[in-house]
Amino acid sequence: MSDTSMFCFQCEQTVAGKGCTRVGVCGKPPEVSNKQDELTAALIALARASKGAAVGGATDELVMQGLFATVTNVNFDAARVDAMIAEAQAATAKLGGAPAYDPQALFHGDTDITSLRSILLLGLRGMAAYAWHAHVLGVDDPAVTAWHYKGLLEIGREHDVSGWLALIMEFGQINLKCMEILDRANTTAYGHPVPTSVATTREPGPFIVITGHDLLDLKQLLDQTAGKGINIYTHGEMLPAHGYPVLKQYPHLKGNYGTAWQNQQKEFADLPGAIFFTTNCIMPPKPSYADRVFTTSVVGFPGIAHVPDVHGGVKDFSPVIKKALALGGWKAAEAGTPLMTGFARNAVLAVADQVVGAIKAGLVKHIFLVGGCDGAKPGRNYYTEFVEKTPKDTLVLTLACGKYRFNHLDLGKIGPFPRILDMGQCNDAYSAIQVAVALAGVFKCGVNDLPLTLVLSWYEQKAVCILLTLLSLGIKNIRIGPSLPAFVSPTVLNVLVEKFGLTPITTPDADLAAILKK
Ligand code: FSO
Ligand code: SF4
Repeated sequence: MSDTSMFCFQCEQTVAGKGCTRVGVCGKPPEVSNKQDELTAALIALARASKGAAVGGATDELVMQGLFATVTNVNFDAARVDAMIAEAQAATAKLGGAPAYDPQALFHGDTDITSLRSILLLGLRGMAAYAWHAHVLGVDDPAVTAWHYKGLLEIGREHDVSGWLALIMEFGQINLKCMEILDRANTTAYGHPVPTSVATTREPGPFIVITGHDLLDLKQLLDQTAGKGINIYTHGEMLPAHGYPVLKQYPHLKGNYGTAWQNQQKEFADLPGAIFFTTNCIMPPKPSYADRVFTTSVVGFPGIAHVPDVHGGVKDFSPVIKKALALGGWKAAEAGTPLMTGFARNAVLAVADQVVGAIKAGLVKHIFLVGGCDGAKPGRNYYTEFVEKTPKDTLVLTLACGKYRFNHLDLGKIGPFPRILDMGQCNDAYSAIQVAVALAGVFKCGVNDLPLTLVLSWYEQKAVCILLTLLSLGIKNIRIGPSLPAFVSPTVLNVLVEKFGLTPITTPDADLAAILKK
C-alpha cells in the first residue's frame, strides 16, 4: 500500500458498501489504516511464535489491546499504533521469533476465503474489547485469553470454506464465554442493574461527560470528582451505568447527556464541560471542543489529551477535573425527559413469572429484541419506525447505542412493564441470551420456538462478534440491517441465509407483517 491508499471494509459506513480506499468515512487516514494492518500482521507473527498458546502477563494484554485498538472509531493515532507494533515485534523475538505475516494478505485473495478470514478477524477484534473490560476488573478466562492467540494463528493459516466456518462457530462460543465473564465482572463489581429512571436535565455548574463502555473508568472518575462540585453525565453507551447499584449511589452522577455516537460532533460543539472517551466511538473532534476532549486506554486521537493507564491501579483524572472546573459548565438548568434503563437479566428474570404469565394470558404476544449499534448512514430510521409500529401487545427489549433511535418514545406499559426495556450496553446481549434461554426453559421449547424475534442493527466489530455468538447458539431468522457487511461475500451470505435464515431488513411494515404472521 502506498501512503495514499488503504483498504478497510470493516464497518457499516464503508464507502459505497465496498471499502474505504483513500480515507475512512470514520476519518481514519491511510497511514493509520495501513499501520493497523501491520499491527494485525505483527500480532499474527506473535501468535505464530507462541504456537497459538497464551503467553501470559503483559503479552496477553498487548494482544488484547492490539486487537481492540483496530476496532472502528477507537484509535487514530499512528504513533500509538507504531508503539504497539514495536512491542509485538519485541514479544515475538523474545519467544524465539516467527515467520512474518504479510499485511497485504489480510483482505486480499479469493473473495470467499477473504470474506471468511475477515469475519473471524473482525469478530476477534470485537471480542478483545469485551475481554479487556473484564480484564481491567480482574476477571479473565483462560479459554478466552488463549483464543486471541489461536484466532490470530488460524487467521494466518490457509483453510477451506468448511474449515473457516468451523473456526467461526467455535469463536462464537468463545465470545459467549467472554460476554459471560464481562457480565460477571460488572455485576460482581457494581451489583446487578435495577430499573432506573435517568434524568436528561442539565444542571448548572461544572461537569464531565463520560462516554464509551468502560465502567471502571466511570467508577474511578466518580470517586475522584466526589465533593468537588462537578457533575458527571453519561453519554452514548455509558447510559446503562445508571442502573448499577454501586454506581447509582453517587449523587453527582446526574444523568445522561446527548444521544448516540454519530451525533457527537453536533452535541459536543461548544460544550462547556470536559468530555472523556473510555472506548469507541470517537469521531475526529471539531475545533470548537477538541481542547476539552480526553481519551484513555486504547482510545487515541492525535493532539488530544490522553489519561494514561495505571497498571492495576487508579488513573489520574486531575487534568479532566481541572478542565471541567475551568470551563465552568452550564449557566442555567434545562429540563429534559427521563430515560429508563437497568432491565438486565437479573431484573427481568426476577419478574420472570409475571413475564411468563403475561405471555400465557395472551397479554404479550411477541417479544422483539431490537438491538445493536446506531450510525450516521441513512436507513436507520427503520428501527425507530419498526419500534413505533410494534403492536401494543408486544414487548421490545433493546441494548447498545441503537436504542437512541427509540428510547425516548413512550410506548406505554403492559402490566408493570414499560413496553421498551433497556437491557444495557452491546455486551449485555449476554443478558438477552440468558432471558431467552430461561423463557425457553419455562416453555419447554427451543429459543427458536419462542415468540421472539431479533432485529439487529450493526455498525462495528463488536456487533460482528455478538452476531457470531447468536449464530453459534443456533438462533435462527435474525433480521439484520441497515445494510449487509461489505466483508460478507455473496457465497458466504448464501450459507448464512440457508443455514441460519439470516434475513436483511426490508421495511418495518413488511418485516412486522412477516414476523407476526408466523
Ligand atoms: Fe455503539 Fe460504538 Fe456498543 Fe459499538 S457506541 S457502536 S457495537 O462502539 O460498541 O454499541
Ligand atoms: Fe472505512 Fe469503517 Fe474502516 Fe473507517 S472503520 S476506514 S469507515 S470501513
